[in-house]
Parts: sequence; structure tokens; C-alpha cells
Amino acid sequence: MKIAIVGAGAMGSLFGSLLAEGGHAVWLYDVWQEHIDAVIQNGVAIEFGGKTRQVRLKAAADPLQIGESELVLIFVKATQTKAAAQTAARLAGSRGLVMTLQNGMGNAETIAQVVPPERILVGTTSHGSTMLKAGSIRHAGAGPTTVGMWAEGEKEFQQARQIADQLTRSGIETTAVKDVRPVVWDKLIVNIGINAITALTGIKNGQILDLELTRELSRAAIEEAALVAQAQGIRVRKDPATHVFKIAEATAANRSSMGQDVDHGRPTEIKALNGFVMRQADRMGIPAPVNRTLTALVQTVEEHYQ
Ligand code: KPL
Repeated sequence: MKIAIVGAGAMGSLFGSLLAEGGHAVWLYDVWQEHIDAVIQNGVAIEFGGKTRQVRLKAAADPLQIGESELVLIFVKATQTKAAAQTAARLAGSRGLVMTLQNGMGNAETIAQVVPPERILVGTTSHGSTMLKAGSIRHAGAGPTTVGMWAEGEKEFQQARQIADQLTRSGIETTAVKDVRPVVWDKLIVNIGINAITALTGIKNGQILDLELTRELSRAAIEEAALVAQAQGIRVRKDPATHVFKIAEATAANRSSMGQDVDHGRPTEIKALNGFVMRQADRMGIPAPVNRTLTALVQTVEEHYQ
């Protein structure tokens, strides 16, 4: 299958490399010229389990070089989804599928402004990846990936299954679901409990669990988000905080993506995470003071980057 990756940061480069190793014709697209040049010259260096391997694949800083693709994966930050969706729509042409595994809420809706919902795949992934330098990433952890079509229906579900099978055959263990919305909420709730707190305090994911007060803060943010989800008719797992704490433990040594953004003075995804919960809560008259406070603090940090 010809696959284009829009946004070849840590996660985009990881998925692109795994799919290339699975035998697909993969192109990475990014505006980061130094990274693209490094990939063209040497491929992507993936550090995993103490070993480094080199994966050869094509790369371009100009999407016109890539041409029409059967599957386009968007892996930019939620703040860049609008522009990435337009590029993806052009690459997908009139038949290709566009898939998002990005963090945050609102990505599928943004993509649906330029791609019909029956050609959009939405999902979540537990793989972790860190950018080491141009051309080089660390595969920080493997885990399940879940996808579903944005348009519901039996035909769409079968299509999602086909794509899930292709990903699984490339070593990305993937399950297809009929209704992907609760899956996206479930991941959002994980990010709500971990990302802003780690970004603001400089700690790693696992350190959220060290202090009862920090756990309380995380749980309060999670419970507000769960109430908002339920008010929108989304079925939330019984004890979301326990689930989030398990993920914090499983990714204990990781710095969350928002933590890495703040460390490097980059725009964060706060508006698509805690900010999204805050706005939805306001709209429905549900109090969400913890998510409001976390949003205000992260936005304040961002506003005053040196
Ligand atoms: O998705 C993540 C992120 O950092 O954005 C978690 C699951 C918190 C792992 O770091």
C-alpha cells in the first residue's frame, strides 16, 4: 500500500518506519528540512531496547513530490491539524483514506471539513516515541492501537478491520471498533490526568503517583472530564482514575508529550485536552474548576516562554 505520513515527528517517524518494515511504500512528509534530509540520506534510526536499527524510506518537505496515496496518516500536533488536513486531503485524492491517531479532541471534526467521514479513520495508540535528533528516534514503548471509521456502518467497520489487519501485520497491533468515539474519550481522559500536571511540574509520568495530593489533583481533573463525557452520552469506564494511574505507572519513565513541548518551548495541545473539557463543561453548565485551572496555568506558561 502507498502510505503518506503528514507530520514526521517522533510518532510519525515511528509509524512510517514500522509500516515501511512491513513492506509498504511509505513517504514521510514534514517541513523540518534537516530531518527530511537525514531520512533521505540514512533512513530513520530507531533506538529500541538498547539497540539501534536503520529503516530506509522516502521523505519529502514538499507534498507534491509524494503524489496520491492510498492511506494518509496525520501525526502533527493538534494545533496544526487544520493545515495538515488540507495536505492530507490532497494526498488522499478522491479515494484514499485519512487516519488520525493524534492526541486531543476535535481532530476528526477538523479533518471532516475537507475529507468525507466515510474516508476518515480515527483512533488512539499506546506506542510512545521520542525524537532524539534529526533522523533519529527512540521507540519508548509498544502498546495497543485502536481504530474505527468516523462514519459508522457495517461497510465502514469492514474497511477499518482491513486497515487494522495491515497495521498489525507491520507489527503495530491494532483492533478495529464500530464506534470509536468512546475510545477517543478514554485516551483524552488519560491525557487529562497526566499531561498538564507533568508539564507544569517538570515530573515524569510515574511521579504523579508519588504524592497523595498529586493523585487527588489528577483524579479531580479526570472526574470532571468523565462527567462531561457522560453528559454527552459517552460510556466511560467505571473507575477512570485507576486506569489512568496504571498508564502513568506503565509509562513511568516517560515525560508526557506536553511535558516535552513545555521543555522545548513549543506550543502545547492544552486547548484540545483540558481546554476542550473546560469549554464543553461551560457549554453544558457543568463545573470544571480543575481543568480550568490547569488550562490557565499551561496557557500562562506558554505565553511567557523565553
Ligand atoms: O499520551 C501520552 C502523552 O504523553 O501524550 C501519555 C499516555 C500520557 C504517555 O506519555
